[in-house]
Parts: sequence; C-alpha cells; structure tokens
Amino acid sequence: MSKQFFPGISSIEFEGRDSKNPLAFKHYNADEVVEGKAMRDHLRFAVVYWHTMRGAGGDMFGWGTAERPWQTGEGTVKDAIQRARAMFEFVGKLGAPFYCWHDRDVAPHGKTLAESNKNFDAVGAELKKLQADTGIRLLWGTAQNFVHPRYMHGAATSCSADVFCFAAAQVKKALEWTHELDGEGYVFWGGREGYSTLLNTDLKREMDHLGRFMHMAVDYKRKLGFKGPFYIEPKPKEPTKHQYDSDAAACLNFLREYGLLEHFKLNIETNHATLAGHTMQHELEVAGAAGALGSIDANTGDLLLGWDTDQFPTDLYLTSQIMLSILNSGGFTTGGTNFDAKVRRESFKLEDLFHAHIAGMDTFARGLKIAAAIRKDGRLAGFVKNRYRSWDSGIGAKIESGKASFSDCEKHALKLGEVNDLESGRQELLEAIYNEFI
Ligand code: XLS
Ligand code: NI
Ligand code: NI
Repeated sequence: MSKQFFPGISSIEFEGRDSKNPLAFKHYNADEVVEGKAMRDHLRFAVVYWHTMRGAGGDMFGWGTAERPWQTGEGTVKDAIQRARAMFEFVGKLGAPFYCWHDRDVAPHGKTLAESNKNFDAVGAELKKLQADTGIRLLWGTAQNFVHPRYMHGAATSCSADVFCFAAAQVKKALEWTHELDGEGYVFWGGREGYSTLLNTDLKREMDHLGRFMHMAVDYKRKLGFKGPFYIEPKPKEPTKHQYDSDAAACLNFLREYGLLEHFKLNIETNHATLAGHTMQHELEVAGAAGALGSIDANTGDLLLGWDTDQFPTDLYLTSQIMLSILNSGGFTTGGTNFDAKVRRESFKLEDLFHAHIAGMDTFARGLKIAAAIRKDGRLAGFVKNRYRSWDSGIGAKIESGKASFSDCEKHALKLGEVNDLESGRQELLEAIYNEFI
C-alpha cells in the first residue's frame, strides 16, 4: 500500500437519516432506486481537481490556510503524481464515480509548450493507471486557458493570433488526453474570452475567432474519434467584465450563429447563473428547451457577495429544483453533477473536504427524492398543463399548428367580445404545495 493522505478516514458509508456520524451519508444511498434508476446513475457525482487538490484557501487579503499534505510547492511532475494519488484516494473513499480536471491542474506548466505537453503525458499515464485500478472515471476534461500571462487578452479571442495558436494547441492536447482517459465529455469555459473595455476591443472579430476556434475543435474531435459531447459553460463576468458566453441564451445564440449547435450542449453552474441575474432553474430550463442541457457544475454563491464564491450546495430548494428540471428533461446521459465548489478559507482541515462533499451529495440525494415525489404527486405539473388547456383544441390548437392567421384571431376575438374567464396564477398556493415536499 502506498502512502495514505487521509489515513484516519475510511470509505464513507450510507448510514441513514438518523445517523449522527459526520463521516457518513444520511441520504445518498448509491444503490437506492428512484424512478427506476439507482441514485448513483441519476446523480453521477464528480469531484474537481482544481479546488479539491489545488485550492489552498488563499484570497486577495491572505495566504492559503488549507492543510494539504500533497502540496509541496515544488511544482514538479513527481509532485503532480503524488497529488494524483491523493485525488484518487479521496474520490475513492468518498464513493463518487467521476472526477474532472483542467490540463494544468494535473500537470505543471513547462517553460515551453513542448515541456508542458511532456509533463502532461507523464501525469496522464499515471491517471490512466489510477482510473484502471479504482474504476473512477473522467466526467470531463478541459484546458486551463486563463492562468498563464500569455492569456491576459483572452485565448481564442486574444488580439494576438500567436496566442490563439497556443490556446488551440492546449485544447488539442487536452482533447487527446480526455479521449485517452475515456472522458464522458469535454468542457469549454471561456475564462478570459471577453473584455475589460470596448475601447480596445473589436467585439465582432473576437466572436468570429471564437466561432472558428470551436469549429477547429469539432474537426479535431472527429479526427480523434472522440464520441463524447462538447459543453460550453456560461458565465457572465469574472475574471473579465463581460464574458461572451454570458448565459445560456447567449451561448445558444452564439452556437446557432456559428452553425455549432449540433456539436454542443451546455454545462450549467449555479453561481454563474446567479451572477448573470438568473436562477439556476431558469438556466436549466433555457438549455433544456433547446435540447442542450448537458451537465451541471454544482455549487452556490452568496447573495451578499458579488463574485463566484463556489460554495458547496446545501439548500434543498436549490437541489430539488435542479433535480426537477433534470428529471423533466429525461435525466443525465453523458453529463453529471460536478462539485465545482471549494471549502471556506476557515475550513482548513483535511476532513472538511469530506464534510463538504458529504453535505453536497446528501443535499442532492434529498433533492432527487423531493423532485421524484413532486413528479409522482403530479399536482404542480397538472396545474401547468391545465393552465394552457386553451391551446389544446379550437383556435389555440390552430395557432400552434401554424394554420391560423391574424384575420382568424381577429374573427375569434370579435366573436367573443371580451375575455371573461381568466384564472388565478396561484403562485402562493403552488409555493405552499412545493413546501409540502421539503
Ligand atoms: C470558473 C469555472 C471553471 C470551469 C472549468 O468559474 O467554473 O471552474 O468549471 O474551467
Ligand atoms: Ni465551473
Ligand atoms: Ni465557476
């Protein structure tokens, strides 16, 4: 047995809702069947490499606080391999089936692109071995095209064509490793694809370059034979003032405009939705309506803080609403519930990583059960269906099928004289019904 990074902690087991053991699941019972499917397969939990392995708890005002025995600070490949082992020990003990990475989380930056690629190859080989040994799988990979100073003006949307080429080379390599590690999908989050001021920005040209970049990625994916979906992860701001992939609607418009919609789905993150002035459920519904609901980054923000605080989700309204939208759209296929979340700076102990993930997984398990109960009860969906019944026959059905004209509508309205039978929207009653299930 190689070195243990979490020696005092064994596998997290399901003990049921009355358990007081902080290192046990109270609600996430992987084998429990909900709507004909095991919880494990509904939720498809993933742990992120960046926050969980690389996050040190620093902020603008203070150094890192976190106790992380695998962070030696040397930045070597040897170090990175130790870290990969720590990651798989953690994910294995937690019992999550998936993990996610950025290329530069797993392996260190080299002095040149060739050296970075070499580093990545060395750690990638170790990841492949660890996956085979543990059965833990890659939900998605992505390229970290925002940390290095060369990306200060953007990556695919940089004013420099040279930088565009570095970004392309990085995505090419990250795609190769995602494919080699049997990743279920691949994510694009436009870390600096946006601007700080329009005074120095040719917006149209930058958007065109982003479209070109995505087409090149699609071509390379085909060449590789990678079958998983591409996802775009919307976010309105941070680090830039305005990011081009600002919300689900903006992403869908971009994908349609550049003829990319068939190749992409969306990866929706709660904290990004709220930064965009939307609810998570709104973003899921917009993506779902376009048939593009792919995967989620599970976290939450803080109403009083205006940035991506990436907290663990522990709100039952949030998780039940998310699971309601996911179940209504047919459930995850290649996507999953990825904890793009970090423990607070004050939660600096190793076991806090377990507490945080257990809290998130239990809250999602309850959210799933609540959503399934709401669907079984049927009152809420029934109310919505009934609310639109005027579209099921007569003039409504004629309009929906495209067979009615303005003149037909006018004739109908003239015949009625006035609308006298409008019904209440009943928001408060519906909220009370929802509460019955919490
Ligand atoms: C940052 C994003 C990022 C993506 C992956 O806000 O959430 O972590 O998920 O690049
Ligand atoms: Ni994210
Ligand atoms: Ni984020």
